[in-house]
Amino acid sequence: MDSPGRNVFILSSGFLAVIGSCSGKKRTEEGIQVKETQPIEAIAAGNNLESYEEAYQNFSFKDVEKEFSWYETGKVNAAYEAIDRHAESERGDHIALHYSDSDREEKYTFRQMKEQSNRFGNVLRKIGVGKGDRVFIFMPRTPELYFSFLGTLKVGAIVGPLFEAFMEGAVRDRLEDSEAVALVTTPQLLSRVPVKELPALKHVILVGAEGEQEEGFYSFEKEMDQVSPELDIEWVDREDSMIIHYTSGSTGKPKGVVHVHNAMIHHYQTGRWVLDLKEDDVYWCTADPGWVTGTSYGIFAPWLNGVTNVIRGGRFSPEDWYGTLEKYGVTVWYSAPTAFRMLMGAGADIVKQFDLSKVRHMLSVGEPLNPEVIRWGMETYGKRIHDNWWMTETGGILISNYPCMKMKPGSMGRPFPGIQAAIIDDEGNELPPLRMGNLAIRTPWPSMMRKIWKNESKYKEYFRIPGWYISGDSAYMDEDGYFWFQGRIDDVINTSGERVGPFEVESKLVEHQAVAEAGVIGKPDPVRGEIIKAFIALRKGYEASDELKEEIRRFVKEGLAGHAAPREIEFKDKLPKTRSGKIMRRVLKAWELDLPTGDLSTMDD
Ligand code: 6R9
Repeated sequence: MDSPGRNVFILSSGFLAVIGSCSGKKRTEEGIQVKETQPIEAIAAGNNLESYEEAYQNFSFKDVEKEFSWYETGKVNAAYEAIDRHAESERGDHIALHYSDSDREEKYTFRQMKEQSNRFGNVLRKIGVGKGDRVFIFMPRTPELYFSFLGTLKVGAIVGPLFEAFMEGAVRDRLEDSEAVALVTTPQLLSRVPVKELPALKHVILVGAEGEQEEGFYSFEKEMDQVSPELDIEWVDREDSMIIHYTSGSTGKPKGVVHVHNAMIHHYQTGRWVLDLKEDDVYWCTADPGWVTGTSYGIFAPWLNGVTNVIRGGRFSPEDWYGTLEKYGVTVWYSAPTAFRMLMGAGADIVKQFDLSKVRHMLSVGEPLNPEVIRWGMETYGKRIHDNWWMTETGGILISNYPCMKMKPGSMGRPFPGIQAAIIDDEGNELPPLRMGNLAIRTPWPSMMRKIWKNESKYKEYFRIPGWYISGDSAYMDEDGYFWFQGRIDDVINTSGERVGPFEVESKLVEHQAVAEAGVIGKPDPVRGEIIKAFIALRKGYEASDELKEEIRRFVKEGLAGHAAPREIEFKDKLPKTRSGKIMRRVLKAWELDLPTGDLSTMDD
């Protein structure tokens, strides 16, 4: 837990104040700065969870299973439960998907979603893709993405969604590691897929392609037209793999976090109680399916609950987002701190130009939600923004604020009923309230990851203390059982809610001909939470210059991903390293933030 540079950030009047590092050592009696915030009262009426305490005492995930059709047969398929179950009920004509971007505006009922995803399932079957195969989807958020996603699950294959923003290096790493056999993408994005270097990749299905295709390439539209809208679903075991999300750690390449069909129980129930979804809701989750929030809560939770899901393509702008809320009469809105901070930055006046009166419930995930933002939200929208905490690996929300709960701004809330969260030390001892330590969860829970693709040792690291999942976050719990986020224990950077592994960026940087060594850290930023800062030692013969900085930045942007490119670069003659040659990121961070560097005994002089 000795990790300088773990800071508590407070956003006050738009400026960031770093109020000191929390190294886990005793500082006050209990070693932490406990934040005092003015609690916000519970919302009394109209939510699915009437009493948090009562539910926490009585609830069991076992009871939820009985609500699904497979409870009797044991045969499951999450896509069936999300779509077909409603399509075949009196909700068949209910709108499942409202899609729009600058060119398109479409809507699909549950019945139509069933047909479209059936068709895609048939397309896969026809080319011989089925149970256990990895099918990746690399394309912008359009209805075709959702048809492909669901159709993949329907034939029992494992779906792997990728951010549209990924460049060749990031795409290659993921397709290579997962040995994906099929890819759904667009002709525009295809240039970033090194198909010839991926021997496992047999089929590329192109959305919006014109003309004849080479062998192994298919036109999505043509294929979809030729197959039946009826499909015999592949019934799988609830423990069979369903989805693979690549996410970053502090070392090594991104790891493939695998979730199973059973996760739907968690998605469904957190959808009811945390998202507070009810039959007539119009729900909008702003996350892309390349991020776990965009699948667990952008696909499963809303559709398992049978509600109308809004998907808006294109880029963020305050006008566009408020316009989307107004146009569809969104009632439940799930987004991220960076977005709320940008909306705050855009000011309150613009809010008045839109009718946001339908919005009933707002939520945020991905990084710490500043009390300032919550206060601004109360003033501006007249609504509480409910923070909640979870990770790619946890598959679903574990700690949250509920409408029926008093909310303490700055706290992530309290554990979901059925979930036991604790703060433990490195030996696995549970710590009392107000002590900082490892945020850990009692294993298992329905949406817990079941493996890291082809990397059992990485998987085991999370469970190194028997009975616990170790999140990698540090936190403390207050006397009322609310959890307060303190920081990451590793070096993982959280920029605009996206997890970036410093190692991945460093590896790309040293591929550049001018770069000898690189160390990458997250630097606090008032809007993005953190930005990526790279310290670089140049090779002999290269001169530091602004042009070179720009060139290096572009190199990462084009080779890896835009969000992984360092916003700041600083050239150094030498980087601090351990005797074994590891770059000491914590020293770089301490330099950057003017903090004590801590123990330097392992540093090479
Ligand atoms: C869903 C998601 C997980 C990491 C997590 C933590 C940070 C997420 C947070 C939060 C403070 C919250 N994080 N929610 N930090 N308050 N409410 O974000 O998954 O991309 O895997 O990131 O994000 O550090 O460990 P993922």
